[in-house]
Amino acid sequence: MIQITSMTLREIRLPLKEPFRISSGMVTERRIALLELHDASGLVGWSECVAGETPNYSPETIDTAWLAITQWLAPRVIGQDIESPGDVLPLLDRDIRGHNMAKAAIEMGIWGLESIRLGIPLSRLIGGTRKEIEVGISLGIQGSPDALATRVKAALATGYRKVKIKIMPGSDIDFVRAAREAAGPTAPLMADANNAYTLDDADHLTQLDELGLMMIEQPLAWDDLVQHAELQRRLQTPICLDESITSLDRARDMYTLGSGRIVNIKPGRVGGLASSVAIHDFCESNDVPVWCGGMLESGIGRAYNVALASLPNFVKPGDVSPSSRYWERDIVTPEWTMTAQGTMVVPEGAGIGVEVDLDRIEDLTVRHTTIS
Ligand code: OSB
Ligand code: MG
Repeated sequence: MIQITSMTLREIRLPLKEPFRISSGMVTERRIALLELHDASGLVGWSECVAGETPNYSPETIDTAWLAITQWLAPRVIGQDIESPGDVLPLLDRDIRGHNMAKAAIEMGIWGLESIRLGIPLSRLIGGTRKEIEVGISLGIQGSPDALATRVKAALATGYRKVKIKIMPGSDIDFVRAAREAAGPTAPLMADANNAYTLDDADHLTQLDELGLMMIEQPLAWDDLVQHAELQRRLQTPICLDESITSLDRARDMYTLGSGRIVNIKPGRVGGLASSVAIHDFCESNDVPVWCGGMLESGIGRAYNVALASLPNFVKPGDVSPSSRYWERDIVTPEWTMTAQGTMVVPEGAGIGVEVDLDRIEDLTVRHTTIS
């Protein structure tokens, strides 16, 4: 049983080492909301809200999440007797539509607290079985096919087990072809369009079928399932859905309609870990592979992704790269690192498995509020 007595919400600013460009926008500095949860027995847990600065990925932003957490979500949880972290999303979902990333920040923080309370690793608490997870990298849109090819080769030489190439009209077929030629015929490459196309582009996109991609992620509208099913019928390359899968129900619909053959699970997008595990389980029983996506998380959000990716049906490398891919210095110790074999070790200790660097967080904080 957990009873939350107060939550402190902070915003930190963390500059990326290099700008990250996708079809719908560019980020140079992350504005990250962190949640510090206190329970009645004196335990402290930390979590991260993955919402971006602008609503170009989902309708949420850090500012809408700030409002949702402080006005509606935190007050609903504080003081309640919570039997199990699995009860949190149903509690937050009742008569509050959407705001999955805001809900997930609270829900995940309670999973983190529960793993501390029980003295077991978060990964084991949620059913994880792997000791190491496979690591991929997501490369933003580059200036030219040659520049991309250089980055792809370097990433593979570093050991990454999957390279995801962001694409958009004007930076697609030629870019992916250059990457394929530089990386060789069997290199694990994929593309992510972040909704940059429509069904009118179906013939154009079939050119990707010759380039041996593991999958193409979310080519069509952010909330679509029906048109993706039509496109999948015309493409040999498997479609992987990201933005469109916001719940277990949407994953079921994807399967029923044939909108895609692979799912990218991001706990923030689906309302937290319980929903992520439910989608994982549904996909596992229907032979749909899943992998863990990323939202340029700090070391705190990354801890939850690593734990999730340790579940058995996470059979493709995740966008869960080491801290040094994103930041000069992370906000946790130790930082997240990648082995020479392109894996990340799942922590064995109780809780999220890394220490939060409170001094550094206080230095980076631009606003904070406590709800109790
Ligand atoms: O579509 O997967 C995406 C980052 C921000 C918004 C959307 C996406 C991404 C990434 C980053 O691809 C993956 C990472 O965290 O390394
Ligand atoms: Mg994506």
